[in-house]
Amino acid sequence: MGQVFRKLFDAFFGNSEMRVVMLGLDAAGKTTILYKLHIGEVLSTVPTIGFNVEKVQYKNVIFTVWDVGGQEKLRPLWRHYFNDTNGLIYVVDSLDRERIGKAKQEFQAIINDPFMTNCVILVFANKQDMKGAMPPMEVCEGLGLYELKNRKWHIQGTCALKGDGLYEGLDWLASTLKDMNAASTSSF
Ligand SMILES: Nc1nc2c(ncn2[C@@H]2O[C@H](COP(=O)(O)OP(=O)(O)O)[C@@H](O)[C@H]2O)c(=O)[nH]1
Ligand SMILES: [Mg+2]
Repeated sequence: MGQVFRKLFDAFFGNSEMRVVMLGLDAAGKTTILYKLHIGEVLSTVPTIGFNVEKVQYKNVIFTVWDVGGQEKLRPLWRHYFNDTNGLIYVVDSLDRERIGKAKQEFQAIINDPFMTNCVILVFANKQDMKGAMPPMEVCEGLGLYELKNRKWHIQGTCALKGDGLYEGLDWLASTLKDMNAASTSSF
């Protein structure tokens, strides 16, 4: 699995620095995904700002990961990591129908942050291996993705435990970022 991702990253992300944040409610599967990628050592820190941040860097691509859905007063502090973010990966536990409203609320707060208006959005509808999981289309509706205007987004069903769907999702993210990068540099 790790080999595949490294090839993908080498081919698509190129040399310019890319910042990706991976967010979602607790237990959505973010940490599992981070380890499944096998792209480097996951560094975990609890900064004084009050939430646990995991970080992994593969060459020029930096992933930072944390749980959302805690205290609203922490939200302004997310900005510290939003600055210069190119891509958002939002992970949803597709089995957790009870908290899909909460997942939506946090998702909308993130993407409407002024620092995040230009970022590309990849949603992982995770735990598709579980019986009774919401299919990606239902997660899509649950988050209000269809109502988004002028945003590049993509939803992918995944099973983080097995790694299913992760490659496809990141493939979309990388090629979309590459196109955007090419478009912005060609205008100079
Ligand atoms: N069945 C199933 N369980 C998963 C999947 N992804 C994660 N989990 C489990 O869900 C729990 C929470 O995962 P974790 O990665 O810690 O979530 P985080 O809080 O978002 O970092 C763990 O017990 C994982 O093993 C998945 O795709 N399918
Ligand atoms: Mg975690």
